[in-house]
Amino acid sequence: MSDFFKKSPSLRWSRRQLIQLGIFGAAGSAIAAIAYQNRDQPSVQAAQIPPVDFSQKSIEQNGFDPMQVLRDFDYGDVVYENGRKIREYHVEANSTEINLNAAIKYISWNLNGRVPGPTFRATEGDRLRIIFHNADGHSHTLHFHGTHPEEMDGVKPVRHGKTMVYEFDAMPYGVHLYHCHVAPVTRHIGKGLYGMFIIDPPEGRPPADEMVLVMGGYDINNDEKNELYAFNGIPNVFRDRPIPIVQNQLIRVYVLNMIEFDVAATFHIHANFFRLYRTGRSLTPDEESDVVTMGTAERHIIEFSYPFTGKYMFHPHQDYIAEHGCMGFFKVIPASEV
Ligand SMILES: [Cu+2]
Repeated sequence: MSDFFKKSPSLRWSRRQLIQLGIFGAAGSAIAAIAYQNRDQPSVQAAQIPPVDFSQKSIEQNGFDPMQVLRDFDYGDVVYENGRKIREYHVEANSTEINLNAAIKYISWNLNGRVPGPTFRATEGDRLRIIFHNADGHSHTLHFHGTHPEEMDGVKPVRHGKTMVYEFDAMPYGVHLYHCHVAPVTRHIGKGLYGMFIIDPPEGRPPADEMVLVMGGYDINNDEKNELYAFNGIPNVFRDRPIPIVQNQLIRVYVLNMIEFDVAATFHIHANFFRLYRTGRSLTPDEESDVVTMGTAERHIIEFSYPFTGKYMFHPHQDYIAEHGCMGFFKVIPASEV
């Protein structure tokens, strides 16, 4: 790990966060409510993650935990220059081997040691400074969706060992993305160089248990088809470790499709309907459904709450994609138990 990597506070998990994930001493604790405090967000109730041995092993070997990625928002470091507030984010590209399952190891190209990369978050109008260091052997870039000048568009390759600073104003509000834009982009994205970029509206959104689900595909054998798929980087992780949510609690999911090679994927939840905010570009829902179709790079906000307890699937309705890793469950816990 380089010094650069250590500088970013967003990369350091607090002991409290690790306890929530069941890494330290949480064994035997019942599912209980915790106040999940994002730095700039109102605290909301989220369910504690039960300890799972499988996940501890997976976390150690892969260096990141999809359950952590789920509710981890990087607001950057706030600095002031000439009285102007700037949010500064540190991001480093590198290669690491990850276990996609018990049998398959895969060399990912990633940002800050995780796939997807950090979920950058800001409020519309904030000045953003993204300090991108390329520690990987290949050239990469960070290309942000959103509105910005040409020189900040992130299409000029940044070579190994070089640093590029992208600076622009956060606009417009919504749920966006960023990714490497070096050709072949299918390969650079497929190997893991992408992430979510949330710009909150100035007036904010109502308090909710907020989470990020990014769909990705893995072309293991370079045949320009995906053999495995995943939510938040690791195939089937939420199938084997259902996401705990609280009955009747407002859930807000930021969902992004970063699957290359497949034309589109849907996002579908079982036994419920969601309100859909297309590209997160409004404060009132565009429609209500239980399935939404997304081409590559499309992303939306969906909101829902589960009136009944139990375990409910979520997955793309392209069943090949679902059955090859893009499968998860919400575990709805009675409000009386939290
Ligand atoms: Cu790249």
